[in-house]
Order: sequence, then structure tokens, then C-alpha cells
Amino acid sequence: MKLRVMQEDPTMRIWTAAWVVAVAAVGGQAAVIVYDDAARNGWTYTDNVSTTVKRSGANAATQTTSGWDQMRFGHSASTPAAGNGILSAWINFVPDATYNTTEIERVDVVVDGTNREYKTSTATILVDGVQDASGRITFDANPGTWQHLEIDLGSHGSVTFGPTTAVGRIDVKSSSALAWNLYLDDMALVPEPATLALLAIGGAAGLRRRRR
Ligand SMILES: [Ca+2]
Repeated sequence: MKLRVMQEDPTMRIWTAAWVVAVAAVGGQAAVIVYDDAARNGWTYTDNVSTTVKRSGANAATQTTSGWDQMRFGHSASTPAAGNGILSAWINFVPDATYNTTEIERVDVVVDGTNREYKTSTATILVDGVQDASGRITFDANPGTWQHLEIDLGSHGSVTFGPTTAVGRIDVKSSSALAWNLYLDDMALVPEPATLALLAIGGAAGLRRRRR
């Protein structure tokens, strides 16, 4: 019996390896950089600045004195996203000293030709790994410092979208009666985490078989 388990192990390893390769082939589309020190891969953005709040090199910046304003990234032909995709970015939101609400109203993304409004009340949006269900994307914990923003483009309220094939315009927007500054750096469209989930399932299956 023991010998048989020993014989099964290498086979299992081969099957697990084959599965990993297959999953990588399906979900292994590379991340697409939208902006790092400049707009990349066909994306456009104009207000590049290199300021004391920069994360590295230059960053994108938007300043407004009142009302609605947005940081807009455009793409003429839309860039492919892997699966549903995650929009990942580093954001530094600096509100006016008298403006005590450190939130971004929402992020609008044109996905497969349709504009979707992403808010924390309707989508999976993480700031430094934490989901805030208050509605808007809050940066209350550390205003004026760089924080990591992740938006799951495939989750939108009760609706689960099919695979995202193209992402067009991206607007990071907010509204206030007072001034605010928004800085953004290292934004990318990265493969959906389902790839990791499949790998985890594959790993668990392998573990179960090894224990038999
Ligand atoms: Ca940069």
C-alpha cells in the first residue's frame, strides 16, 4: 500500500504541473500598464507632474477648486484585459485642509463599450486590501500618503459580468465644494484572481489525492 502511494506521487505531480501550465495559458495574459511615469500601451493622459508627493518618477495629478472633476485616462481602441481583470493603481488623495471627507466619489470605467460606475457599495474595491462598504472610495486612514487601490472589474453589485475583453476610458472622479488634489501612479490592468483560485483548487485536489 505504501509502495503504491509512492508510485502515485510522481504521476500526481505531473498532472498538477500540466494543470498549472493549462491555467497559465488561459489566465496568464500579462498585466497591461496604463500609466507609470507616463501613459503607456496606447493610453493617453496629459497632466503629468513630478512633485514632492511622487511615488516614483512622474505621476498623474488632478487638482480642482470646486465641483466635479476627474482624472481621465483615454484609449482610442481599447486595450485587452485578462478575464474580468483588476484595475490596480496607487493613489494619493489630498483634500483641502477644511474638507474633512477624504473620499473619491467613484471610478468610471468603459468596459466592452459600456460605462460602469464603480463604488465600494456596488463593487469589490479594496484600499490597502480592505473593502469599505460606505459607498465611496475612502482614504480616511491615510490622506496624503500613497495607498493601493484595486477594483474588480467583474463585480458590480449583484451582477457578475462575463469575461472582460476590452477596457476603454478610465475616470477617477470626485466632487467637492472645496479644493482637492489627486495623484495617481502605477496603474495597470492585471489578470483576474480566478487564475489564483483555480491554482488553489488544483493544489487542494492534489493534496486530497496524496492523503488517500
Ligand atoms: Ca511614476
